[in-house]
Amino acid sequence: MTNSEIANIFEQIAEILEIKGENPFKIRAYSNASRVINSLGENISDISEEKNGLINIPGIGKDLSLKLKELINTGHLVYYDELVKSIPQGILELIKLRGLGPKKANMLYETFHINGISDLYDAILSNKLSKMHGFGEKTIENLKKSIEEYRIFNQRFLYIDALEQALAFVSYLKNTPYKLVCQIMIAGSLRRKMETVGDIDIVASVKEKDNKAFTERFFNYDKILRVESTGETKLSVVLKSGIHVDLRIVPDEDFVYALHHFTGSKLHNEELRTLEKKSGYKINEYGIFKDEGAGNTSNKVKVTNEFEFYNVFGMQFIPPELREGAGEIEAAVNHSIPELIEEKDLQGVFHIHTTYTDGKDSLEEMVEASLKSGYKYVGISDHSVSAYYANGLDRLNLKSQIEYIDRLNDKYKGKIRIFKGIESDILTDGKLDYDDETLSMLDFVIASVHSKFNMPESLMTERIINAIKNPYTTMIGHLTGRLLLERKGYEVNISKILDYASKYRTIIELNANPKRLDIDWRHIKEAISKSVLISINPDAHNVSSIYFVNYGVNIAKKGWATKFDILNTRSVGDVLKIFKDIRYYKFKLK
Ligand code: DGT
Ligand code: CA
Ligand code: CA
Ligand code: ZN
Repeated sequence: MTNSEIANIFEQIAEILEIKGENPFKIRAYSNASRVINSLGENISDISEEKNGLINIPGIGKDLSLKLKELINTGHLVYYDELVKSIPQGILELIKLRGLGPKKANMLYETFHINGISDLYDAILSNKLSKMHGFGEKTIENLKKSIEEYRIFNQRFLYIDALEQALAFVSYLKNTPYKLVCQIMIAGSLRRKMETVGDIDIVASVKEKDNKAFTERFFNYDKILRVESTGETKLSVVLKSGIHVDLRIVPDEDFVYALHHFTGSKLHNEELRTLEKKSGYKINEYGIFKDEGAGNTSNKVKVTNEFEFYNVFGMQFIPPELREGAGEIEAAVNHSIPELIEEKDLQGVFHIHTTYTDGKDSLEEMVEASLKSGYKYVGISDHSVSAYYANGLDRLNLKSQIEYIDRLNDKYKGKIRIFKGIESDILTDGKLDYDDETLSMLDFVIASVHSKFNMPESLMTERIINAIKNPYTTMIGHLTGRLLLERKGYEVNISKILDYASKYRTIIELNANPKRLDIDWRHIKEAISKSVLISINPDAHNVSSIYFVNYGVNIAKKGWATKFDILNTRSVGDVLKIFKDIRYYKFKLK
């Protein structure tokens, strides 16, 4: 177990003890220990191997050190498991809200049967809470805010983090000496490659005789923190990281129907169901049924994969990424879903930082890594002079980088082309960071907002539009500056920006850092419809994050992009021409 997993458990113990109204000293002992463990410099399981190692940690007495040993050695703590069972789940959930302590949570549960955060939210919306003693208007307003914050910041997980955990769990479930599972797949928002996901959904099929053994294997996974629900076909657990996992087990002949159903989205399923009802089909997680014989297996339409599934309705296969109820059903009926971009279509990468500014690897290492990944070109763009926090390049340093790249281009001739660029801050008035003479020495300029995030929408939009109008601006970086689950983007009128990007032929970046994924896929379709070219950029600060572009490809797919909509699927020659044309065209417009 990792330090943070253990700290998490101790923190929860403290919370439960508080709900139960136990001795304050005991409560403090656990929450102190949690904090200490969280900030330990070394791995706590290493410390436990030394003699008296655990007791020597400040704040860890004899009793706690025994509990730590149990956790480290067995991955479980009987004391914790019993405590969790002794308290309603709903209360445990409620106390996660900022501004709602154990006492009030207890009262909400006992007196008003509010069993969890969504109950509370419903009660607030329907004004039930205002009749309660101790809940003034202000308190209720704050609670509503905390729930909304909680939903944004705590309930969801980054795609990259959830995927890693889901893959590990699935491979554990598959990897048995005697093959228990027939088919198993990740479903839900994770399969649809949403930028954040609420939980991990897995669909598996097993033979009836193996059901028990498979269920047992599931519950024996050592990353499980607690079990939420158990059943024959529907199992649900929480992992130590805090993420929920839902598993559906179905007979093998029903796998595809269940996979389709639990892939969702809900909107997609509903639209499909409503449309096909008119043709006499009933669709649910158990099958596709023709005519009135719902549930009657004799009328069940047999399919063995999702291509056949959609084909039953004369529809084109709909890739999971598109199943968001955003026009994909109509398109599939008309067979007009385009061939979406793939990872293999990418020929190069832009937005690469180096040790010239805040990157961790040298320019040549970044070039080498891009070459190794099979790319034909790499666009270097370090930070500009205003980005002092990132050690931005002044004019002279930029010039020396340009000369260095010229030399490297000789060295790498025939292997990979290095484009000279900059990520220039967009100053508050929309100007770029260098004089025109300096900018004209570059192949491309990414213009990004890195300061004054809190400008009103109209001013921020104008600021970015001014940058778009600059003939040297090749593309706009991370359109909203959002950090998923951490920071909302700045207020900006995206439609208007896309109009100007279209008019001034300026490229829009799809920043593929898994914490950004900005431009949002919900706006990509609009960008494409306005003929705005998109560049999938890793915004890499070290060699190992160049592969981030693959997360960008996921998002581009969700935005219905084909390879023709993406700048960096083009050849070196085409890219050079596009860059020159943009500049030429904008000077003409001026
Ligand atoms: P998430 O977990 O919030 O990121 O989003 P999903 O889409 O993974 O949602 P989840 O985990 O609640 O359910 C997985 C899929 O199961 C969902 O996309 C569609 C299906 N599903 C779940 N509940 C319902 C429902 O009440 N009606 C319908 N039609 N489908 C549902
Ligand atoms: Ca889900
Ligand atoms: Ca789920
Ligand atoms: Zn940036």
